[in-house]
Amino acid sequence: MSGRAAYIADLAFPDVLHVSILRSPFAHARITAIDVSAARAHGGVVQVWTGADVLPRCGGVMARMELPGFVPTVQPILAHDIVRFVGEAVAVVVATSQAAAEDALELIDVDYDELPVVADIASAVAAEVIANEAVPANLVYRGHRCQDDVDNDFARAACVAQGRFSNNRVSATPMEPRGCIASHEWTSGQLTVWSATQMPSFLKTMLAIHLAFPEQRIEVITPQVGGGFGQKAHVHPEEILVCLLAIELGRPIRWIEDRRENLLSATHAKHQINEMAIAVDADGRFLAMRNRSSTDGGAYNSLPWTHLVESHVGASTLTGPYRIANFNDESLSLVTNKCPIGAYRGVGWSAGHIARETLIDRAGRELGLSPFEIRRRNLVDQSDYPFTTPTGLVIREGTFVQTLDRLEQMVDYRSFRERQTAALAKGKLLGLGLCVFNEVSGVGTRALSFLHTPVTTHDTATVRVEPTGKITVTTPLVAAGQGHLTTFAQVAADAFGVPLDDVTVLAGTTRNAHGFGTVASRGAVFGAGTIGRAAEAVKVKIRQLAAHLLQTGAERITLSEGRVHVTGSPEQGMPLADLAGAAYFADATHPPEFDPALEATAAFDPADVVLANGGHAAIVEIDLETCLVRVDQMFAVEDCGKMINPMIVEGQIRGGIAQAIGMTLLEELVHDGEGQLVTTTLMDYLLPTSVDVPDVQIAHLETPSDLVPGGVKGMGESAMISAPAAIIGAVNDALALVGASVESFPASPQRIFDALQRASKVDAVPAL
Ligand code: MCN
Ligand code: SMO
Repeated sequence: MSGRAAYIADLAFPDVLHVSILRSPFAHARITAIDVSAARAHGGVVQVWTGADVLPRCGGVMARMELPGFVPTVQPILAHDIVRFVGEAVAVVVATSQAAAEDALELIDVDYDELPVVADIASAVAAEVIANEAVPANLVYRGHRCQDDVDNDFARAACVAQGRFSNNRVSATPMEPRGCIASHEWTSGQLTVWSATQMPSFLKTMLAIHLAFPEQRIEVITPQVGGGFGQKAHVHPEEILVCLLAIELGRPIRWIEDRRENLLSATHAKHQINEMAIAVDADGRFLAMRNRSSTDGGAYNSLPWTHLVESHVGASTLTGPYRIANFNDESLSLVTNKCPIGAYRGVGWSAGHIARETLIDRAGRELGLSPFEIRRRNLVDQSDYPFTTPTGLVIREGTFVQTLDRLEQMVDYRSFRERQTAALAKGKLLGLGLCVFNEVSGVGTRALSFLHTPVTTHDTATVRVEPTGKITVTTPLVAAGQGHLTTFAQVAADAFGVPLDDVTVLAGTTRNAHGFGTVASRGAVFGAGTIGRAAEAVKVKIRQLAAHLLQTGAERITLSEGRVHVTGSPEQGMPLADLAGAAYFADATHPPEFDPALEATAAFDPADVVLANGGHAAIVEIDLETCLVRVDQMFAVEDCGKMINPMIVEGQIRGGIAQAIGMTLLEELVHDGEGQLVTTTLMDYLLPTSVDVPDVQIAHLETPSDLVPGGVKGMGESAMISAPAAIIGAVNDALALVGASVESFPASPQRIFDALQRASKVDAVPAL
């Protein structure tokens, strides 16, 4: 660590102009007049634009899904006529300093006529008020993944567990907020954009389309990114605005938002309500599941994920790794006068998993089965493969029962229940929660289509053996903290049998290669896939040349320990550097028709869904005095196939668990009835800190994928898919001791207090 990392805010350009964006103070209003004359006259101001200036240059960000009945929306780059959420961009000032831009912003005078506001899911469904007139009845999409008849199952069930789970709206809150710099060279016609994005190639193509600009003259450069977590996996209107200004003014334009803007107007996430029920027979076997979920999607569809990223995508894996024969679901994606909903680690899966696992525990309690036993009776196992879930996911492999067994040992279940009883006598509520999950990882074309997100994707990578035998890899995958430079170098080093230091990975510019982005836990799968395939293609030539020089067959050549040699006899061969030198400089050594380019570009897109799996367990304690929940212990079992780098995998697990603690216990973007965001600072929006996160015990299982070179599966989102459910399960296990439960999140002290007020078994605890 040298401390020399350069983020957007660190990039220095001579002649750069700074941008400040005026944002709507109202959730829904008509703009009747804007006066920018005082701002234009302010010292240092170079340009002021409103929606009327931008509209002829770009009609807005259009997001759609090619699904029948889907209602697309267009989010203007700067609002014109109407604003639809608090924080929507209304005007922009460009000035020679950030201070001048911000001062001038205060001089802009906007007249608004307030309109009625759709502030929550209930009023969106009622549709007496319309949040965005492009969307009739406030409904972007009504999805049904499964329409099985479940009435009979519910009628004959020995136990029906049901609930209505309200998830909180949260923000991915990357440490570095959104930002970009655009520079347009009028001499060359080149547009260069430095953006803290997770999807550089996608951004390049979208800029070409939205700016009507020649794509071959656009380069997107991604410097260090201070966390993305899905929030930077979108094309944000501000990025288009900054490019338009750079083209117009011929000077580099820099935009970096502050924390308040980030909380107001970067995408929000996870805001859905799940009304779920599970029918269980007397033996504890699941018969059917029913779910109706509604997403509070905000005023516009985000590009590219749209409102469907929440409950609609969530529905696709809602039955998880359980043998549930019949499933009936409906998901409503609704517009409201709020900031658009977007991707955030674990996307639509987090909320549904909380509901499902809480209900499984509830059924277990009713039937007298331990949380491990009821899951064990229902998990898909070896003998079921291939198992097709009601939503059409084919489970070919996985270690669900092993995961559960492992968690049971790690938790030491028997002794936990003893501790729980002893604690109760002292007035303390301890609880244990579990979740076992599937992760649709390494998302490519097949997985996107399974998730009803009809987009096709592939990535490419280039591998070159340099004349001195060193290796250069170029990849389109950028890291926001996932450590790709290390793991991708490992992939190439292993492929060529050379030390890690001999490999350099070039990432961070769209000049390198094409790819969809670092999203949907696809880095490991696409990195291993593209680099693995490109390396194989180069190795074919290396083997061909070596076989010629060593007078043997190409199939008998091995690369290991920096040498190219006859398999089984390392001394019969040469250093890779010598072979590379021969390829580049010694034409006379080449076999006939030899192509000496020790370089290959390969594409990869897995032939099917790459399904990873695992589970989490949480032990929490509720303090009856303060109603605070403390997470005492966390356990994770991860099966992401072959691990490239266990330390990085464990880092991903720990980071995701920290976010899960934030999502379930602390974080909430609170809006008032007028759609005003109340939590606009990190004093109000509570992020977890190190004192909230316990040490995490981690175990690994490794079921290699035969769909991906190297057998890897992805895992970057796993902890945010499943740990929230384990934590809420633990809170509800503790509350069950006194006959209480929470179904609204986060499980804040107020909500715990309210739950305890409603408790039916108060005499169970001396302190209550
Ligand atoms: N890995 C491995 N062996 C495996 C699987 C993964 O060594 N079998 C390594 C990979 O090589 C990579 C890391 O673990 O270095 C994560 O890999 P993967 O699961 O493929 O996820 P991605 O690289 O695609 O990262 C995206 C994922 C997502 S979608 C979100 S959201 C998220 C996450 O990563 N955002 C993050 N983790 C994050 N971590 C940080 N620090 N910052 C973010 O913004
Ligand atoms: S939410 Mo991750 O960028 O798929």
